Amino acid sequence: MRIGKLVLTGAALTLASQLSVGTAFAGAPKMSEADFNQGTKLYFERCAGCHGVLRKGATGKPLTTDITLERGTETLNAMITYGTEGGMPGWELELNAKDIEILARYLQHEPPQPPEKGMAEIRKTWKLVIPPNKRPTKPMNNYNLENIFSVTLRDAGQVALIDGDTKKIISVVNTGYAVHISRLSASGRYIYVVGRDGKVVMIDLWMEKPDEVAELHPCMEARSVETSKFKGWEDKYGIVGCYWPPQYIITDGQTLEPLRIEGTRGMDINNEYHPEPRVAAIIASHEKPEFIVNIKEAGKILAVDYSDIDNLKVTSINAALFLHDGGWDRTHRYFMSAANKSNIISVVDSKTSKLVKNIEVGEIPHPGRGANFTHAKYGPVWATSHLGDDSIAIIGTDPVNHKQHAWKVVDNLTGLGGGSLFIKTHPKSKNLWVDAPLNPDSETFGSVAVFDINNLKAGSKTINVVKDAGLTGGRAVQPEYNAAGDEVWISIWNGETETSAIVVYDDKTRKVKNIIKDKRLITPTGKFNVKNTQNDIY
Ligand code: DHE
Repeated sequence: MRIGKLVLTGAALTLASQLSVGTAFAGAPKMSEADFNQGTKLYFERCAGCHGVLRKGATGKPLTTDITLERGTETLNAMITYGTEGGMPGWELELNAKDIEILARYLQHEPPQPPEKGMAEIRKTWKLVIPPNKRPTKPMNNYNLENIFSVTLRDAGQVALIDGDTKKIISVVNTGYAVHISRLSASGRYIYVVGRDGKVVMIDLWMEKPDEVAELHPCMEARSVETSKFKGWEDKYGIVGCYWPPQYIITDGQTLEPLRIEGTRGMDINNEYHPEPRVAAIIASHEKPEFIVNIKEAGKILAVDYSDIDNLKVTSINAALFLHDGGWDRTHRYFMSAANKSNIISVVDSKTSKLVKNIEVGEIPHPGRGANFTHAKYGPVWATSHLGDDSIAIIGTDPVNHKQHAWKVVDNLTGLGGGSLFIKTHPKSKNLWVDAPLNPDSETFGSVAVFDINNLKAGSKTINVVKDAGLTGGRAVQPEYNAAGDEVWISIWNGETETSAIVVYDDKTRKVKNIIKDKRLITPTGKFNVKNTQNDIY
């Protein structure tokens, strides 16, 4: 996926560098070893995130040799250069003609098999920087810990810890390449950060200056990390979900020591074999000692019981293909999971570990964790925006007091346009904030829409966040509330060498309260407030 000058690379550079050169494939155009290596590198940096490491297809179409050989070099070259009707952007601005030609030939050869990572290799990557018995026994700083934000500095491979009260950067911690998300331990003390390169870093907020206490590099590509939250199991286990190799790893929650690896290869919901079903969102159950794990290409949601990890019990729930992101309903019982390319929200009851319903929504739902609020007519609802269209689907989530509306799209709002990634509100707020950072129009991708929850019919007000930040470029991405629920933080995600910012709005007045600009804020994207992330408030 590509947006203007920003490149969503998908696969980590480290993965490309570890692939061995494949042998020339019969019938495919000739390639020198140097060109093949270059093709491998380009594919894993630019294409694998959508088309899959083994090219079996995911968000992007399959690129297996039966398809690519039929298309031939010329057609593939044109598709890569100018994009496709299916929605792939053209790459002519990002790649030179020679690289595009190499890619077109490379795609007609069998993909080289990337290496696996088993326990022996994973254990070698484990670093216990500060063991639990050498860590503070109480907070050694005066920060209001629950209002700290862990901010992804995407292209710097770092997170900035920002004091939500003073809006000052407390520290910048090195993490993995193209760092992706942060999650909090149940106690709120530890932040777990995962990078696209599969490296996980654990940060202790009790240190005088919060910093890394452990790290593990269990995958070559990853997007998810989570920690055990069920009563009695707080901070006991962690879990990392890999895109490559397709597996998840249960770790010790205090040290990141890897304890158990489970591969995800196998049959999808249609009983067809998939060699590369990637682990997408993971969420910790509040109903049972379980991790709920989205297996993207398999279309299965696993409830992984961590109460006895030597005798692991996994409930495999058939949901829908292309499971991606998602979050809880307001009661924290129902997991609302986007099966993005199926245009479905799959609802799983974490109490019974069963699918409640697959709900059809708009094109490519992308909720982040979604937004929960009480609708005047339909009661408790959860909302998602979409990548593929401008709609915002509102789904009833109360099967007890609003049974007739539960698990139905009860209303559709119109946002700023397609290309939306995140939608957010807070139990104390009356506003619903929706971004559109991947919209092609610069006015739109720099803005957010705000709805009044009590008057949704009135439509949204557009706020141009880039302008408010005093910038001329960048994308407005991922609204996130502070701990009190009275401020909304929005990133301006600009190019690596350009000025980015975080704009803080007063939620009530929707007026700018602060603009955080700092040389160290390089490509800020996701922001994770400690209290809200710890307690799954959204
Ligand atoms: Fe994300 C969450 C995967 C691109 C910012 N992203 C997720 C999750 C997955 C995922 C599976 C859910 C994790 C969880 O809850 O456990 N993201 C992917 C991709 O595969 C994809 C499409 C392409 C890629 O090559 O990586 C991708 N994501 C992006 C971006 O380009 C974003 C906008 C900027 C960035 O920092 O990379 C981005 N993704 C985010 C954020 C979240 C996220 C901020 C967490 C949202 C939340 O509120 O929890």
